[in-house]
Amino acid sequence: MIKLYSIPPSVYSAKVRLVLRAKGLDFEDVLPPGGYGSDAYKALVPYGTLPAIDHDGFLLADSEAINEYLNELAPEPPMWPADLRQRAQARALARFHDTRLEPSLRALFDHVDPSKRDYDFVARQTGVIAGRIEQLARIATPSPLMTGKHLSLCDCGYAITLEMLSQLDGPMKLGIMLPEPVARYMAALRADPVVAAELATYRPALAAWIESEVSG
Ligand SMILES: N[C@@H](CCC(=O)N[C@@H](CS)C(=O)NCC(=O)O)C(=O)O
Repeated sequence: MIKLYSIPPSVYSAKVRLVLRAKGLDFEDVLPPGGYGSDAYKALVPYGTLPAIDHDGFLLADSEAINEYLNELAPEPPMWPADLRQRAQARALARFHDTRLEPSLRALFDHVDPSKRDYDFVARQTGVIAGRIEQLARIATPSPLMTGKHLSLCDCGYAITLEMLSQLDGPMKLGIMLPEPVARYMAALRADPVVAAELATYRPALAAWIESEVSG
């Protein structure tokens, strides 16, 4: 049994849960001891970030490292392309999510509560996010998922972050229009059974977090 240290609205925890589900691995979600950001959690997981896993006493942080570990632990179904160069390109797309797209959205989190919102910052940051999405449309060629018909490791972050963007759009009035290829990619992600199963529980958790922020 794998313990997944997570909290319900955590983007990167949902990204890992997609791989746990795709591989059919037994896991349980566990709240960080002492709460999010606590010293007790940092004593256990020095990175202090969510998610982390505890697999029979082996502790590992960072969603991408965890997903690579799970993909090797349970090789079926394979979640990287067999071809060396396609795999390298897929890894680059996974990194674009973690280092470029998701952080541009995360910058809005302190502004979801309207009483704390800096509207000029949100307007500027909306432009940054839209730029990242346009960049994604240029660097990726989903068909219909990033590496073909099957969910791969590099889809997992996008499946969650595009959902986050869609849910923040209403309350924050971002008005970001997805370019057609990215909209088609998002529809293909939502149609994937593993993504659909995760979103069935992740969406309400995200909605509850946004509602708690919006209502102060
Ligand atoms: N690169 C890390 C980022 C994880 C991350 O930022 N997690 C958030 C929760 S979704 C977090 O722990 N934030 C608190 C912090 O960075 O101290 C990963 O992929 O696991």
